[in-house]
Amino acid sequence: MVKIRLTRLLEHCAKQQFTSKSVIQRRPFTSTQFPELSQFGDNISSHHDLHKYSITEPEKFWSILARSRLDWSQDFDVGMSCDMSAGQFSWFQGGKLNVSVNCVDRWAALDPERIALVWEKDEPGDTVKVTYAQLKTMVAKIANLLKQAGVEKGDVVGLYLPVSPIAVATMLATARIGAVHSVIFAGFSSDALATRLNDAKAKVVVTADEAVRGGKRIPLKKTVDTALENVDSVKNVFVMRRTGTDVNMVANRDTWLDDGLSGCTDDCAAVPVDSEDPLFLLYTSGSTGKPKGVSHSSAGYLLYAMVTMKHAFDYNQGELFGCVADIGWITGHSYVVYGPLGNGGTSLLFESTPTYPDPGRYWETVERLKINHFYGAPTALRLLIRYGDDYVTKYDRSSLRKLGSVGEPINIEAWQWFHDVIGEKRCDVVDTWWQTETGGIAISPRPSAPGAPLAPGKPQRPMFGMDPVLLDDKGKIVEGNKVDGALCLATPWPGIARTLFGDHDRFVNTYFSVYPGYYFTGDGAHRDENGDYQITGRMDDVINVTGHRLGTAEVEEVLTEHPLVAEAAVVGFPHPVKGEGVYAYVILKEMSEQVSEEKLREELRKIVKTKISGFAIPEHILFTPGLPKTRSGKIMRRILRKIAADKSDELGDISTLAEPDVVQIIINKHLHK
Ligand code: 7RM
Repeated sequence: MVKIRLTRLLEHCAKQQFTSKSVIQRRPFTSTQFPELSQFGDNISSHHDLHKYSITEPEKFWSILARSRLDWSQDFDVGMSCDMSAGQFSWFQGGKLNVSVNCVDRWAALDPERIALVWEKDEPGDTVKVTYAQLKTMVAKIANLLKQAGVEKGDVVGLYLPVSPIAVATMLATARIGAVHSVIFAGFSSDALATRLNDAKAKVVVTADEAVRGGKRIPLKKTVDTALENVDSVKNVFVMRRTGTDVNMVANRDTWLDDGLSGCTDDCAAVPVDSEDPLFLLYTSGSTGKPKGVSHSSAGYLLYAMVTMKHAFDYNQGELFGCVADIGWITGHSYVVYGPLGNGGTSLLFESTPTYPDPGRYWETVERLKINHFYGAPTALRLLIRYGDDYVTKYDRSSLRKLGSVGEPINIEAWQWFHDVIGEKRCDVVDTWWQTETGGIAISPRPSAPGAPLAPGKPQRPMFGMDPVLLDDKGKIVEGNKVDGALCLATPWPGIARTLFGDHDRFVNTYFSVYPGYYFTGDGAHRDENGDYQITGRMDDVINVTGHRLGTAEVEEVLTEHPLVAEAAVVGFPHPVKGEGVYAYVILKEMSEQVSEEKLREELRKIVKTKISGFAIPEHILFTPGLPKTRSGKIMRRILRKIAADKSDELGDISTLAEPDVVQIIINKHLHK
């Protein structure tokens, strides 16, 4: 059983100062946001109060929400039974429910014509709206088709699909029959796809003829064909028509989805599953090469996605929630599909890219569809900043109410641009820190509740049920403020991953053995003078220069403050005297005036010296047109470290990069520096 510790961290929120000049409209915190929690007493007046209940009485807190916000076929007996050291988590034991009923049927019954999904296709203005009644039909038909193909409770269905209503309906259809989905991002190579399908022993794959992104066609079916040459478990492939192109169809294995569905009825009984039955697997990279199949539960995951979506963004039914993440990532699972639909909301499905047909795409879409919440990644913002403000200001953004950031630290320049230019200083920016493994947002300001003045560049405050602690090298808790440490979470929450598919030992070793009794996030964090959390980067990105610990993100932050710098990535490299030296890869803004590289280097060194310290000054500053990034936008620092260490012959597999070509350019520049 878990030990519940009283939090010491949250006494400071009321004292914080919001640095922006803007005046932000805030809704008063009323008990109506959490009507079901009135039984905790009527003295809950702030995020802090509510949060305290959630971590001192997690079982009670989450059980109340589970009963009021989810529809159950059978009530549960035990709210929570968890053992952090063993990596064993059980929430709402004895209960039975169906996730598709919670995400679709109950809203279709209440309000069949309500829009569930707004599909913004790659071609601007080509929008498809799907009501809850229509979604219910799609889910039932696909569920029947999967049953016909022999999919049973617990079987894994692989999805390799564009962001589309069919993809969402297929995820929910697997849930309807108690099967498990594994969405594989439709930009992964055939090798990456095969590895994931094999590991999960997927029985069926649902794909499309082609995907369309940024005006380019991507041959999904062809990639599936190549992948399946090395996969034995897959017996059936269903192919959605996206472009209508001709593709190879293998007899007795492949079926056009349309043809298959035409023989299926729109009535499919939902299978009640146990709270702890898996809803999905999602593969994510770890520190070793083998991807980890992160496994999430049905009831706990859904509840956590719903509650965090509603309360981090202050979402209300009727608003259009615009999370532009791909469904191939956890952000797409929790904040395109399960959070919005579980709450009976309306969710945007964004199939395109930030720069197609031009860098105004997001804001043109905001104007046309009247998007109320925009949730995206800092990397896209930094890209768009380079094209200037005109692409933003020519569109009406008055529908926007909240802006969300996810996936990596948001540097202050990007935060400020998001807040001042995109949001016209009117919308709160919600920096959300979380992971595939946490299932939903873990640290994030909740600007809709009092006592949460925003601090740019920091996710700030723990969400409900989250008890962050910082630990030092010896595993001791670091108390007080203005301190750094390994970011761990001390209290279990319903959305935590339950295992790594087929490898519970790896689950325990990765997350629960490093600091026994805690979930270790792999990230480092700083707790500032106000008690706010700031993520300093992955622990493996911490470098040691002349005995000083230095977060590479800190240096990046300072470098991007220079008006000509668009993006920076910093790594350590072996240094004979200092231990490690600082190596900075810098992308300059497109519209930069002509300044000599040497002069710029001098200015950048000076900024680092004044903003951090002499020891943090980069030894090398390499100007590059791009950085090696994964398709979800994360910089692969591993590659940059190898190049900086003169080991570019040891780069390993770079096939999962969005633009592998940039690597050779960087190597050449490094050799001639
Ligand atoms: C949601 C997601 C998780 C890792 C995490 C961090 C980094 C994510 C932020 C962030 C600073 C943020 N899941 N990260 N969000 N760092 N501020 N707001 O991205 O599993 O793909 O990645 O991403 O390092 O550990 S993920």
